[in-house]
Amino acid sequence: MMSESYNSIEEKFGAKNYKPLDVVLNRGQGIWVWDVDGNKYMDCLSAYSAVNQGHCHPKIKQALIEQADKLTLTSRAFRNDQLAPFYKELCELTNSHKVLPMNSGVEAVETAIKCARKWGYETKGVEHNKAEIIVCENNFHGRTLAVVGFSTDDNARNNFGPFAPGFKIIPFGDAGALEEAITPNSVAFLVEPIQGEAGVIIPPAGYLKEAQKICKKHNVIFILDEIQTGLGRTGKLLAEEHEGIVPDLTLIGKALSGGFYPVSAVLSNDEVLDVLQPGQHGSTFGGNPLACAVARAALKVLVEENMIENAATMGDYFLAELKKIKNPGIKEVRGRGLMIALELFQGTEGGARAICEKLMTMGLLCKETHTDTIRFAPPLVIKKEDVDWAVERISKALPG
Ligand code: IF1
Repeated sequence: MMSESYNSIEEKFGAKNYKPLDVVLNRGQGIWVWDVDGNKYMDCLSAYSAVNQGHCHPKIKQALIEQADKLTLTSRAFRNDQLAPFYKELCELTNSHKVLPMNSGVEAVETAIKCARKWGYETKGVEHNKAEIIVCENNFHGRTLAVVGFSTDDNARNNFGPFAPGFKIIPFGDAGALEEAITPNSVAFLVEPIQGEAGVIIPPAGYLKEAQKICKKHNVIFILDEIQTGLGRTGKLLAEEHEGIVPDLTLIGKALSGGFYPVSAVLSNDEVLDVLQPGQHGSTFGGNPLACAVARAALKVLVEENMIENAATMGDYFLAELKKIKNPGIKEVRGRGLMIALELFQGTEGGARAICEKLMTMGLLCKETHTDTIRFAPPLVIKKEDVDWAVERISKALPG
């Protein structure tokens, strides 16, 4: 079947909650993907950083196959032999005390919100049902009702109410605003180290460190959403390492499975996760043996194959090469590691979407965010010659 037939079937039978580029993929390897017509593309989105390890990594695939042959799901009513080593390896790698495994990223966010509130009532002594969680403007933490309820993106939020109360929104990157927003009812501050959907917005240096200090001072839990920035994307295992901070809760997902399977986790110090008692939180699939086996392999290859270091060096190189492009349409190029954005001046011919469409015809897949920003986030296994190949196309795809 040719790609057009897939498009029309999707349009006819599928919900219209996405507007994908019209490319129908059926194969992937490393940084490359192929469509049903046999065309080859460089993937500069990596499924929003879920395939940091590259498409169909052979060692993760092997772990999936071997585990699928043995045992896939037990539920948490019983123990399974993959959960304990997954906990131990993840805690050792991230210097965490405890882990709570879930599936999608937003489930990790919801888990953190539940823990923070419960901690607020039981440990901090906040009056019943008065807990407040502080979040930032232009945040993206997922799609559940609680989470879209504190989004500031009209498109993500409008007409899905009524929403859960208890969230307070402050500007991103402004530590003073955080301190001002804190009241005796504040239980947590939830923030992305770099805002992804907002357009790869990097806060001022020292912001996260200052935010953590303020949280400590006022006995507020600091929750870092590293679902997109974590697991090597920014050139460190976790983006928090750039500022040498240790949040109370760190949320990871996406690349925790290398793209094979939805796996997410809340990483915690002892105090906060310990508020949960049996029956108070869970998930049928969370912590299942298949997920744990896949995640163990995904973490192992990330470290053993030096993908994190490669993200740092290739990220610096990619950014430097993009900065060399002389084009009057470019407002700014920014990024950290392989989380990179190119922002156009408003009104640049067709905007970011048109450039993504043009790049697709040139064999490079990427995705716009809002109207003027294109992000580049290839798998962390990208090599120098691949970056050169991409930059050559990007410079040609820009208007003028
Ligand atoms: C979609 C964006 C990226 C996330 C952070 C939690 C989640 C995400 C920081 C939820 C998810 C995704 C979801 C995806 C698009 C995508 C995205 F453009 F919307 F913002 F990556 F940039 N925290 N981000 O980035 O994780 O529940 O989806 O596993 O289509 O909604 P999830």
